[in-house]
Amino acid sequence: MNREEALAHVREVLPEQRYIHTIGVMETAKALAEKYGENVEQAEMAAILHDMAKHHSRDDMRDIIKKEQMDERLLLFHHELWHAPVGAYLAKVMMAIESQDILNAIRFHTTGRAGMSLLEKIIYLSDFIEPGRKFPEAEEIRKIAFTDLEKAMRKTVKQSISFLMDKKARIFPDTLECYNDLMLQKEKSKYE
Ligand code: DGI
Ligand code: FE
Ligand code: FE
Repeated sequence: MNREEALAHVREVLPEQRYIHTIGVMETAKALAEKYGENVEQAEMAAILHDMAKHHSRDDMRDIIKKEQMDERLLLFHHELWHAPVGAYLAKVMMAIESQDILNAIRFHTTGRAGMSLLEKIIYLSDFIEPGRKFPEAEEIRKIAFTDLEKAMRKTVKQSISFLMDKKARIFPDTLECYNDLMLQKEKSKYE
């Protein structure tokens, strides 16, 4: 599966606005990969496929989560979370993606998790700051992402948790573990 084939696939399965978002994530991920020394092809591939399951039906996603014995807690949380692990599954079986790092970047792009790789962070952040995201927090974090990746991660996770709390939504454990891990890394870095 090369870049062009992956792009052709998502162009077919995603509505135009989601495709434009995907291109924005791809360009942002490429720029961040260049900045932080990540493999650009891997970053682009993860970005192209990150939302590939976004328009799958809820029933279809629920079936895949059960059949593939994914984290059962997902089914107790908002269905918006499902497209990330289901996307990783589809990237593996339909698009023949073998890199576990790319698959994890897709799987954890919505919640984050503790112990994220550089590629996972690049995709998580690119999703939040791509040029189509116009809210003030995205503008602010867009600048920080290119100077301090960890600080941009902390701000993005904090923003996501605040957003969910304002809506009185429940917060998926991976999101909270991501926040705790980023804070722990920051505390540790003080003593280095
Ligand atoms: O797929 P995108 O729209 O590009 O972005 P995304 O994959 O970050 O999905 C964002 C949606 O997921 C948004 O509606 C908020 C929701 N979400 C993210 N984390 C959580 C969550 N919803 C719940 N209930 N709990 C979470 O921890
Ligand atoms: Fe998404
Ligand atoms: Fe996205």
